[in-house]
Amino acid sequence: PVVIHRHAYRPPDWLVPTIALDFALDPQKTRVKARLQVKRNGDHNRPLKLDGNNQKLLAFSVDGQDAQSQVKQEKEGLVIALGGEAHTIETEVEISPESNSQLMGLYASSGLLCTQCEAEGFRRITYFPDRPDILSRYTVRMEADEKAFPVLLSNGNLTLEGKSENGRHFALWNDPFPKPCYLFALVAGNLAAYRDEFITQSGRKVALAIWVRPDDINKTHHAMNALKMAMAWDEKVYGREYDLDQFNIVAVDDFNFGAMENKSLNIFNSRYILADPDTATDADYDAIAGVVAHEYFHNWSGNRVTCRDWFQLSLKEGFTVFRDQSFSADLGSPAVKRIEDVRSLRAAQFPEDAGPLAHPIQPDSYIEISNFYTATVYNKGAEIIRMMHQLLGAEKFRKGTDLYFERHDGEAATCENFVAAMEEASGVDLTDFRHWYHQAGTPELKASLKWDGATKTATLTLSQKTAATPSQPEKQPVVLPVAIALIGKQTGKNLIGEQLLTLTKDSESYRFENLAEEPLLSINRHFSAPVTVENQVSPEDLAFLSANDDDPFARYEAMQQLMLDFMVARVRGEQVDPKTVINAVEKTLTNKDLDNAFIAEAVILPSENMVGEKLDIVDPKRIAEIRDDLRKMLGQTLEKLWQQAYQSCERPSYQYTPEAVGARRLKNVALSYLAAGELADAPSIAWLQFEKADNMTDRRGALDVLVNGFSPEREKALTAFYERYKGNALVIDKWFAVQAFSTRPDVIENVKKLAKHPDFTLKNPNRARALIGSFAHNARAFHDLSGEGYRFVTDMVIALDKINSQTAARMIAPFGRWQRYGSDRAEMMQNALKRILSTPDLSRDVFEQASKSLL
Ligand code: BAL
Ligand code: ZN
Repeated sequence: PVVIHRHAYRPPDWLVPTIALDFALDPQKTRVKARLQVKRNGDHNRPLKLDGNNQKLLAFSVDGQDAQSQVKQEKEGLVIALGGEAHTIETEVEISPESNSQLMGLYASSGLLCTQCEAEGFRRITYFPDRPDILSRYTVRMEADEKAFPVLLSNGNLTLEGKSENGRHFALWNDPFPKPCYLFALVAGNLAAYRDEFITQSGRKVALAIWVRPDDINKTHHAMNALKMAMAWDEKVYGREYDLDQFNIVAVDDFNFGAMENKSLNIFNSRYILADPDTATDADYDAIAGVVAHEYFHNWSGNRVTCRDWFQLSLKEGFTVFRDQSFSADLGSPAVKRIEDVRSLRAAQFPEDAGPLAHPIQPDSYIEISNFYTATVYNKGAEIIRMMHQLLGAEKFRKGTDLYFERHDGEAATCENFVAAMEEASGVDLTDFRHWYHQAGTPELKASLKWDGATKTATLTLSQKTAATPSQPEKQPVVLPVAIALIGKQTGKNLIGEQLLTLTKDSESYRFENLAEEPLLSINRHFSAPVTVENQVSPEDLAFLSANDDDPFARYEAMQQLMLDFMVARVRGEQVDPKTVINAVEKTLTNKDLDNAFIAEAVILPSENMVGEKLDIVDPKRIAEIRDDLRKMLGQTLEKLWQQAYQSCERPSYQYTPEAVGARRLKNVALSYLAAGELADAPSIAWLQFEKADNMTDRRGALDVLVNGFSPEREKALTAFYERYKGNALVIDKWFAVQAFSTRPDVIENVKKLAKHPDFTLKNPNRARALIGSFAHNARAFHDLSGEGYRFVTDMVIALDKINSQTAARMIAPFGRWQRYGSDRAEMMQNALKRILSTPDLSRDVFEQASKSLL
């Protein structure tokens, strides 16, 4: 397969200022006519190359003359030698949406026709130079059977609609903003709109519509609300106003991504739009608001200023994730939001950065760009923007983004353009900071605090090290903004306020004088730098910080560290006393100054994977036993407190307010500890909660607990859940996922059975991820020594690759960590990768992930 290199970028030979598309839509055979105005870019005599695959070329002309005999048809597109400076190229092709199971390009989903073009799907619709630095004005005519497809949508403004022959109708759309082809979109189908409007800061009225199946119309209010809040937030925080008179969102069931930011026609995976209390959890509500905001924010960070090439992906994704994280933090509790974001960074990005698929946020090369829509490009990318925000301060950061948007509006830009704008607007030198863009791996920050009681002086030494990653054996120090405080060991008072230290070298020392008492170190407050921290602190001091640090995130961290150190020591076979952990949890649970949402986050144990990351050789079974054991101890010892927390968090009826969400969170965490304590009545409490729940958060919370046990209530609940929600795909996804995540030893047999369930299909990415993706992240089951877990996921990846290679490739990563496991497991994991690689006609996507994982 061809490897694409970052340094090989060359400006396009030909530009395409305008394109007119004409779709005769039909699920089996759609005809697409395209008229491209092409213009030579620069002084050269290279031919025009149009990317294209999975389509039948019916006609090709240049300046109105048939040119089919002159055009060279290659495997990946067309090549035509052209003299002169400008031409009109016309093509006509035939494509089949219904047989497009890859869900890239134009495809059918539950009776709809819709598109997904990012990154390289447009070339499956028509012949075109499919690269993001070619910006074109689009006019789109679409025609379809009026009964089957009453609604016809594309980007921009609807300029004309009407009837045509044979029961068909048409619509004409015109997008005044030049855009790269990855932002093209089209939807046709039987859809109903939930409508609203937004008045922009300059007083323009924008018509908003969320298009869904008519039956789902009542599940769109939360998304609409989020959209309006996001529009107002972007005006207030970034001065960014919406630029068209319409903004449309469509929800579809079969979707590779979470959603897509096509200009003025966002297409969403329905799981990130549809919500009502009966079917969506509080976490779903949060995710919907976050994704709606994310896609909306792309209108500026992505669409008005787009990416020059796909190596700049983090330019739009890292920045936009940072923007959506800040939006959600402003909407609710910033501390809890930060905890959740860091938890997912640690769950997905840290392991990626420590394994064979590690890459910088600007990778050096790729085989298949779809493989680089990663936690690194997105979430580490967001952390890198967040660090700039800290180093510059909010005001200068805003000056930087203003300059960036002003300077590059209407352009395809680079990450370097962004950093340069930040640097120029702020006057802050970011030369060394740029290493973050090209260096992979999570830095380890070592901290040691020495106290001199005689002079009342503390000396803090910080040092950093980043381990080697594939093709990067040597690492440079990176710029680390480290927010710290010193907390009095006696009084618990913050002795110096918060200070931002900027570590730029391998190691540096800082002195703090005239301290009133011996301090404890509060480090990496609010997770100011995306690093792991190595800091030798006793369990007692961690417990003290968990109760006294004035930064809620640092408090949470102290508790996590305390729990983690305990579990790691136990896995290593050390005799350690759980008393300090238990007391710290007790103290947090009974602290009246803390809100429920924070308490719930703080008392959850670090994941099995996090324990594994601390060990030389991971033994998932042993880790699971130790973690279960600690949960059991906490459940039993603090039974009364869990009961109290549970009862105090009960509410007479469902509300969606931050207070109610926090209460449900703590209530369900308390329930899980009661169950972990193996208390006799835990299943009946869970069953009661399940039965009388008036919302999905509580129903799902009860099911999560029951599914791990052997009580008769387990089967009753699973059956009742299925019966209540059959036909509702998004909820049935939860039913599959909850079973795949079960801690029971028979989970493998059950998952294999579920893969044969009539509701299971590999064709729907949500369903495939719900069962296979969830199971592959169920460490104890996936890594079962029988090898059955590996075998099952391997079979599924191979089968899925034939249907949807992008989704299949995303399931390979857990195999890539084989070096971290004992030889028995490592060998089986390598063999699984080899078996995948020996499959005939493997996709580029899966080949790249599997071959790199084997290294
Ligand atoms: N651009 C792909 C989906 C997203 O990140 O919004
Ligand atoms: Zn995005």
